[in-house]
Amino acid sequence: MINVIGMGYIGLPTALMLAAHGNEIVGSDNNIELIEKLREGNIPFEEKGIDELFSQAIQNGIRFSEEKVKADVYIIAVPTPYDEMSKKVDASYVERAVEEAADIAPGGAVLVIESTIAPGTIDAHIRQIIENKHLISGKDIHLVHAPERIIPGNMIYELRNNSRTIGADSAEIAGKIKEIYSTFCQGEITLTDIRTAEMTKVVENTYRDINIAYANELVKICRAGNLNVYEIIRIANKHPRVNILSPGPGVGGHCISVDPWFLVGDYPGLANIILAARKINDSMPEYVLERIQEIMEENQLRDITQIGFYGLTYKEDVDDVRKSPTLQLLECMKKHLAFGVKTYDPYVKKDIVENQLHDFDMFVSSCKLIAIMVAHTEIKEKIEKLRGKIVLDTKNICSLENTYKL
Ligand code: SAJ
Repeated sequence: MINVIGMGYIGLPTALMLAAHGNEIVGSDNNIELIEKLREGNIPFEEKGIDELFSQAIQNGIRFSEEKVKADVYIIAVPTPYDEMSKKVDASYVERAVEEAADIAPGGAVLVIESTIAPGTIDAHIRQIIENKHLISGKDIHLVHAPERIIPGNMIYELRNNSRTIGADSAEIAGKIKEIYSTFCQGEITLTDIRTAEMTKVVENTYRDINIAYANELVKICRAGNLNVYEIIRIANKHPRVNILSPGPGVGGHCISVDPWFLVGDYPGLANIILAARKINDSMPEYVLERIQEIMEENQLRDITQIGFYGLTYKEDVDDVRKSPTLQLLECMKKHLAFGVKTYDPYVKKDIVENQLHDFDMFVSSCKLIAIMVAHTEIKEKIEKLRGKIVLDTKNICSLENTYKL
């Protein structure tokens, strides 16, 4: 029996996938409302293919519980919130989950931590929790780090097909956990030690952050040099060993904009490119604002209420708004006492900011200048409706007249 703890973006699809492939699963979460919803068959977020997977898991007997249950294996996928000021991750949810699981786990149980943690967390904090309970880590309780790699928007496919890493104290335990993940994961599963697995995860996300920062820095350089950055990237990418990513209004989400800070925090003075990349990506929402100001001046537009931001989520075709560039930009406007801009996002049904419209046509008709912040499929399909507007296209998807680029 496997108890998956945390029914969020990672824990729920993982639990469903495991159940759909014949594992006996209980999905637990402290949030009773969420558990009730799951029991009623309501999935809390949108994700391609999740409905079918949910039905299969239910057929195979997955259960949901607000309590953790006695199990041979626990998979912990709870949030690791991040403090904007200290740039440190709060591992307290992981620590609590470990503590509670250790209290009920039978001897020899395995605790698999999937949540992203700062490298070194398991040795520095988690083992102590086990030992404080007079349990021996590696005998009474085995610790494993198996970080996830799935990308929101394509999670189900990636759960099945991505390769993954399992870090454990012994080959035996690593092999045991590999067997479980192999029930659904068709990618290569690499076994290693815990510290290497922790570091690898953070290194992967940092790599992407640095590469996005390069594209964003090129935007600024090309603008200063009056060059077309998109054309330059397109041509450069024809080189067999060059793959420049896409510039954009910033880097959001809970992973790529967070994990590099662990390295900056732990290795100050050494993590130089990493810190520079973070700063470049964090500067992009403000850069978008500067572009808007220039465009307003050029078009003698003064009424801020005629400006609209399309897209509130952190990227296309997901409903997740965590650290979204648009929200960062709106925060920045607030600081300058600039209120009244309009926003719209087809995936964000609740009001999360002021002047958020919920009808695409109404949004478009009430704005003179529209900044495309997220390349949702919707806007790509309806791009013609922006004809006649002034557009700031931060995602390079619009070729209408009066379109400005980053
Ligand atoms: N972005 C760009 N330009 C690009 C690519 C992305 O500006 O060329 C922006 C996006 O718009 C978004 C942000 O970067 O704001 C991050 O988006 P993403 O799609 O690159 O990544 P996430 O945060 O959704 O998921 C990442 C993935 N990590 C890597 O690709 C290395 C995923 O595999 C991880 O599982 C996930 O982080 C995680 O949970 O760690």
